[in-house]
Amino acid sequence: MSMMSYNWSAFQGFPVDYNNGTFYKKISKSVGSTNHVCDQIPLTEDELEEVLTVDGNYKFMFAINNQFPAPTLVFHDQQVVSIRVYNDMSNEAVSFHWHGMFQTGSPWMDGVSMVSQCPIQPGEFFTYQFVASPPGTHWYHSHHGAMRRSGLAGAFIVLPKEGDKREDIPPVDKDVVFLAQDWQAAASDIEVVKEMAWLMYSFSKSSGKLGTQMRTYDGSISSLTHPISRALVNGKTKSFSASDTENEKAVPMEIFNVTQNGSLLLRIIQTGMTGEYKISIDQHKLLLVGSDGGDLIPTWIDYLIINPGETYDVMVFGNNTPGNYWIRLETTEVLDFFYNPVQPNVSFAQLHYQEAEEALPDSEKRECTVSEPCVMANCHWSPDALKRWEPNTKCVPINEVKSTPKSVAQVPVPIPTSENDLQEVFLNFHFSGSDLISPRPAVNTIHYKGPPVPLQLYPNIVNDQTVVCNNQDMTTCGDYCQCTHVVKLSTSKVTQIVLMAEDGLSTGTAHPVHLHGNRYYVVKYGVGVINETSGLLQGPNQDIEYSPDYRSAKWRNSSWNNGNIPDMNVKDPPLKDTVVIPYKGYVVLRLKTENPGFWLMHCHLETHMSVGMAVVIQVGDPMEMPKLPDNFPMCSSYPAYNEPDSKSKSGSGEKSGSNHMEDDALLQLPSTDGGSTKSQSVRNSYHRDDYSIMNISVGWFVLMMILMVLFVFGFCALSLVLISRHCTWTFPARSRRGYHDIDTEERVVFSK
Ligand SMILES: [Cu+2]
Repeated sequence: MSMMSYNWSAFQGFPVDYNNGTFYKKISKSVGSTNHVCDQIPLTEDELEEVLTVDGNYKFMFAINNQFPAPTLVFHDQQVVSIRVYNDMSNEAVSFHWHGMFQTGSPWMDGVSMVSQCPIQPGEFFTYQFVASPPGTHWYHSHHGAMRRSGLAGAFIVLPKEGDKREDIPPVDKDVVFLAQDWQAAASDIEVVKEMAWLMYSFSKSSGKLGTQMRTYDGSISSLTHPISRALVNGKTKSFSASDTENEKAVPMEIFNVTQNGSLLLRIIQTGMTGEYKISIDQHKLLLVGSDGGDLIPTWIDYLIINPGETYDVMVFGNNTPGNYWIRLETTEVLDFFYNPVQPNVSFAQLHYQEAEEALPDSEKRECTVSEPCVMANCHWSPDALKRWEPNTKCVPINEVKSTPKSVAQVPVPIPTSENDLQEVFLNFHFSGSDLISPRPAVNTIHYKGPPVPLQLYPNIVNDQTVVCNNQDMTTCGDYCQCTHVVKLSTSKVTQIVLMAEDGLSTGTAHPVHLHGNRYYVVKYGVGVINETSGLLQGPNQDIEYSPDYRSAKWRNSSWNNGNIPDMNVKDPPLKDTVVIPYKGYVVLRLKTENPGFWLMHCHLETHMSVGMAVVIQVGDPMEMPKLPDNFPMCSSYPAYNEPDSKSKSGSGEKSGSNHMEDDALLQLPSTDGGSTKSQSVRNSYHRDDYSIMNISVGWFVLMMILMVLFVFGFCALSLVLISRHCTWTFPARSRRGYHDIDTEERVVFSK
């Protein structure tokens, strides 16, 4: 695979405009020595084929093999996969995660930058090689920075072995990928900045008041500082909003074809950065048959709730009058920040019967009634909250969809045989910080910070308490602890993980949490306490007792210890690798941690994960982990990790110890012998220098402020000149000019 960043300044793309049925490319033309004008030239047929229309707006983005969405990769169960990645971007490093793959025996191929491997730098190759397992609908995406939504994601399908086909579902005529994602005008990293500086970005221009966030059915926040505007299906969208521009109206939407009495398997993958969607097809029920690669007992549903990171397999049947029907992707945003009802945003794709004329649908949703209620799968709200909005819709949480008997027979639900046979951890995915100025995504109050070297390549780094921590030894840093948070689990016990989303605030967000290298059974689901009159959340679920700082938690009723939790489904729960924790609720997971390695567990909202809502699950001792292949690429020529020599950690309680390992990476000598004493002295002197820089006299400070003001004014003036010289950017477009001539076959290798 090769990646190309989309960069107007390098002429690797140009805006496209739609006018009276013709597409024009807009380019800037010099007139004389100083003036530029916008010129419009009709697109050639070749160029038109290359245009990525998306939502009709021009935007910086990334592409894999010049495609968006990225190419679908298809393998068979147990095939050895070899994928050679070439980073052809100009500045960004990258790594690729094969979302849902176990990576048994190859944890260094999991693709998490600085956990399983070093990031692939611009101009570098890296070959991923691993066994495709388990079968099912999976995907792949960048796991470095926040580039996933901007183009670096695609479907990764693992077909079952021959003779291992399912017999409990009707025959599938057509098997298609349905990539659903959000799409905002801003680049993904800008969204992260906005989310973290939410006070600055959540002022409404119209009202002048704080609070542009939206709320979902139970009043919890729907994860962005502004409404989630558009959903793409396979890189296309239609919204029919009254404010649509001509370009937005002209872009094509995705159409899925079905024949009368035929069937479609939709492999729905949520690759978005943030926000969830409620997916439905007018006048058609969906048959839910799988999720995250796990087979489910087929269940008829009307609405599917899908969050970033999740995959669902649903079947659609051509059993209605041949015609055209809307496929709807609705946000679940039903309230504004001040609890006033609002209409959710809807984006559209289309279901087309091949026997019918091609036309825009005029279909309506099926009406949900008392006698024939609609069914909403993966509903993570209290039924009492949902009924205010959808009184005739049944809320089915994920733990109530069931694995097939065959699936449970192949992977039994782990049951501990004694107290000693169970290891239980409580992980709270939340925002910590009492000041609310800047929400700090955390797990058990610890903000994840990547280690200076990849854990999987230098496994002994887990013994270094200047880098790695867990909540047992982070007791002095208040509500701002930052380090490489590692939770160690044994390979020989039954593991029970309790995920929670509680931060002590009156309002917050649900989090979809993904675990790498493993799958788990979702055996219990608990939502927060709902006010019966308003249907809104009023407090945390009472089954769990939190410590005052939300660093730790336990079952309120001690008889629930040792795995004795009432009402768990240990008979046929669903197998998942990504699950939504309801805000102020919890989820109980059961699994056998039998795959030694360092596995990231994180919120799959890029706005949360990329700034700290993550934890590494260390399965087994480094001795139990597979041996790194000889000549495995290490991190370039930066100094390797040295043995620990300090006991301090980063955090507000220990400021003098902050950023030690970053300093090491910059200052340590490449040799690893005798590094201890030397690096200690280098660090100490560095920190002294560090503080001396902060000691600026008032005179210098005033001068610096004046210079800064002059700089800002100068920059604004320059910006105005530049903006006036360029056309309005509209479509994201691709030009063959400027692309390197890369042989795709050479880069995507499918081996047996
Ligand atoms: Cu989150």
